[in-house]
Amino acid sequence: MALRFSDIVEEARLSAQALLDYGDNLFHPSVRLGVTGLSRAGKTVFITALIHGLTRGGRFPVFEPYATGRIARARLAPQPDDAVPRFDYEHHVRTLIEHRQWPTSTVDISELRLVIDYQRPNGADRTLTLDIIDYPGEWLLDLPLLNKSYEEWSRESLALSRQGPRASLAAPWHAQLSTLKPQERENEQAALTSARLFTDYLRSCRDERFAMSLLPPGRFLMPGNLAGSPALTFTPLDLPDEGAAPEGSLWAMMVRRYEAYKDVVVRPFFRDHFARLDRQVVLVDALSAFNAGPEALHDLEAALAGILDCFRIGRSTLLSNVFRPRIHKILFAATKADHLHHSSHDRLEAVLRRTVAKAVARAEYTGADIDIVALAAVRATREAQVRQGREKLPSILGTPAATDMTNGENFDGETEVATFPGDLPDNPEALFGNDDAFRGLSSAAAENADFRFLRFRPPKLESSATGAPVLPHIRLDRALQFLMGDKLQ
Ligand SMILES: Nc1nc2c(ncn2[C@@H]2O[C@H](COP(=O)(O)OP(=O)(O)O)[C@@H](O)[C@H]2O)c(=O)[nH]1
Ligand SMILES: [Mg+2]
Repeated sequence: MALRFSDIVEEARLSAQALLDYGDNLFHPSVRLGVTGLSRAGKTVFITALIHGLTRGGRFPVFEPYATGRIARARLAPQPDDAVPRFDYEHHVRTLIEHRQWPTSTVDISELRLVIDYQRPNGADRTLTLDIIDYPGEWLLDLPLLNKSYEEWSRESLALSRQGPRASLAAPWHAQLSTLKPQERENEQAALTSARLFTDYLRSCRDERFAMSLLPPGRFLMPGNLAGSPALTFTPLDLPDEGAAPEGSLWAMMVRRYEAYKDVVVRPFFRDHFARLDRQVVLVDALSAFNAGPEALHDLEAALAGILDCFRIGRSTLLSNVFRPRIHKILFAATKADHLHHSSHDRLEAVLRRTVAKAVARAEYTGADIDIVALAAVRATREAQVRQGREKLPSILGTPAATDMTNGENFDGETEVATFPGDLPDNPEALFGNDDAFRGLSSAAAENADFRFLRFRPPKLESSATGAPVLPHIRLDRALQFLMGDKLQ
């Protein structure tokens, strides 16, 4: 494929930006850390806990520059990019700590700047600027669209929607789709109805019981400020195998909007934000996927492969002319590990390692360092041994949220309960098996499912050695050490 003029312009723009960033970096060392993950993976909680810990004396024994006292101070600084919303740290902290509620869900990109004063091991004083960028992982799944025509995308999406549990979820949309003739005159009402039904289908795939992950176009579920615009009002059509879209047809209208989506949504995101990151953490809610069953886990595997593909675009591909990622470190983190007894944490890491294995093998040649960790940015539980007959079960204690109803139990949101969530299998393959070895919520009633996760409220605060209140966590310090330890040498 020949380079398009717009790609050449974009290339020039990117180089200019890279040069600016580089010059800046010579005088002020800085890191742009991307925090991504699919919706509900735990991005907001992760960033809030990270900033609270660094600025308010959290306990991070494995984060070397912090544990050895070389970090003198970390403070928030004004948000640097005028066109990006600020990450609403203060609001999220208040929600977590004062109300013991989880932050409300966010659907857009946001950013925050932290300035860290530290001492090098040789004694010299330095300052590191850490820009943290929170963006939906769904947006990364749009990258392959840049290389795909409307017709290709339409055929693939339709084929996918006819497979497995997706087919029944897509039934209402398919019914409307069968009334549409691609060659007929364009029709706004038909397009709107179709887009609504298509989006409903994507949303129900996302539902807790199914927990599907691979659902492009990303903005349909995460529209940010584009909700309702024509660039988001297109859908797949049942197209003939041959031929092109007649002028003025519904088909042509869909092509136009699909291309607009790529131009006004997908390209600018990769150019203005993604291409400028130099470290990346990908948060993964693997527990929700187990909870749903093997279909969801396979779906998650494909979505993570899609996400990792974005990091491995080499110089040789057409896409690398649109953006050239310069990410040196990627951390995959399974979140919410506090739902498991610590004896299962290593198993959770093993499952995540298995889930990203194929993708990692392909990514390795890019030279980026990759690590995998199971963590809880905010630990909502404690551990206990609960006696059941002669057995002692490794259990967890926490305060379930008031709305949660499991097995007909009714929680008041105040009382602590002990639960035995279930052990993760020693061999991660068991979770991926198709032999009914494992039952998730999509195939079994809640009381028969093999795992049971309650939604716990955030914890009461603990106090640090100096008496300051800190948020408990699991392995957040290991994540920090991998992502930033070398930058503070
Ligand atoms: N127990 C526990 N729950 C968490 C943790 N992080 C996230 N969650 C849960 O996951 C939900 C989604 O987290 P959030 O950070 O809003 O996800 P985002 O959509 O990726 O920003 C929260 O409302 C919590 O219920 C954690 O560290 N521990
Ligand atoms: Mg969020």
